[in-house]
Amino acid sequence: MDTYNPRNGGKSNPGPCRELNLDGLVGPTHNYAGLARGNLASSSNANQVSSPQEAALQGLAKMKALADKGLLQGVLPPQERPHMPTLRRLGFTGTEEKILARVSQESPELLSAVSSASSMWTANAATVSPAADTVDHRVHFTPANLASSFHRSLEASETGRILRSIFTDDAWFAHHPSLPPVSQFGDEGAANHTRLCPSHGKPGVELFVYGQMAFDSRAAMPQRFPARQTLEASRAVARLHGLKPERVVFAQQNPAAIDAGVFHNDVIAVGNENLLFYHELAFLNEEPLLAELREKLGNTPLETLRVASDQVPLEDAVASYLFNSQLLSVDGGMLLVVPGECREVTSVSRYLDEVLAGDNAIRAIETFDLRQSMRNGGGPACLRLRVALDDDAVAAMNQGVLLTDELYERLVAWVQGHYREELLPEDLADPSLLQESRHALDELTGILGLGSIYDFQHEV
Ligand code: SUG
Repeated sequence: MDTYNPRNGGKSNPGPCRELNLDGLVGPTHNYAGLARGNLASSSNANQVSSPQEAALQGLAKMKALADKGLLQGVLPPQERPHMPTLRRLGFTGTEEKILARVSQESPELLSAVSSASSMWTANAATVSPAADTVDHRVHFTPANLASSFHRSLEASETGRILRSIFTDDAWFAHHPSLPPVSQFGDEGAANHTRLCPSHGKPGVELFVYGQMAFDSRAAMPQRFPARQTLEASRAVARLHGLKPERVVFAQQNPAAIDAGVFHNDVIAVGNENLLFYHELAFLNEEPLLAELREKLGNTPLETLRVASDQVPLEDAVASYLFNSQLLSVDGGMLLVVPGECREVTSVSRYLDEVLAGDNAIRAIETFDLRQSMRNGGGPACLRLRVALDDDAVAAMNQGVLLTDELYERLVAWVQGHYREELLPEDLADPSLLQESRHALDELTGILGLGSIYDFQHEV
């Protein structure tokens, strides 16, 4: 069923379409707290000294380099941390100084959770379905509830607010509330969602990858680490977005991969247009999955770049984040954006050289230093949310978040002016960190033209 589409005078054929990558700007409280079970980097770097300033500048350098290649690049602002409304909701009262002192004494874990800058990993911000796939020809957004961990679950409502402040026009954009925040509907957003299509503006097949079936206890489950995404959540998002069942595929992640540290599917697979780049241990039932994708893609031939364990062992894939790369359409082919760690792991570096020499769509590989984020398990693909938009939809969105040379310069100066060069776990209790962060974020909403999106901006 096609519904009337106001943006096109009723026509369902959108104009030329591009992919916008919205990267999360790293927040001023970026720290290593070991909060994410099943994420090996987060556990092994717990309590190390972090550099919020370096982290934010590394992220901005990646954004700038991709924008310089003519790619459409945007910025998502960090969230307000430490999140004082959550502490008050949990029974802490009195002045902010008093609350910070008490929580740091009674529960440093709670303080690090409400201080995490984890909203930088915008691949977990939401699931996005472009207009070409949806029944009403609008772009649909569902913020992820991130129900599997407390620190990340705090992101959902503000993420929804931020996305609405950027994609405001409801003739073009549809926003859904996040799913009920319980484990049965655990939803981690685009990190478990891949779109395969002939080109970004054409209807595609949306692949939802889940770690467990919440309502079927017979299904295979990881033994060591939690499966964060459920089939029930993926199905709900597909329904909300008005996707056609004949263009949707649900596939289970290999539990052995989750147990090896693959806490999101984007740590072991990435797709772009008609190419799926993945490790042989990524999916539980690889052959039936490929057959279903091929069938549902119809005339569009699925290209696969399958990496075997004897080329790159699973541990090397996890340690290097080879598959957490961005696979981007550029003139004449695709660009693979990988973290620097990929050149430090022998099997992976060798494999990348083979890719470049081989017969496939990847024409270039670019390496970025994202070490600050990588130490918490966030590579290039974690840091960005993909939104395929036609030119008119780009014009309809808030332009202030689109990266230009001028915005880049302003953001670099803003980071240098407000962010600390070093942060230790005990610094999270420092009331001046709270004030510095608020000051920075208040200025940022002005720079990005977003209005008052933060709770503290509404306090009197
Ligand atoms: O949810 N790390 C994040 C990393 C998210 C990466 N995203 C994707 N793969 N798309 C997580 O595990 C660590 C925070 C800490 O330990 O301080 C953290 O939340």
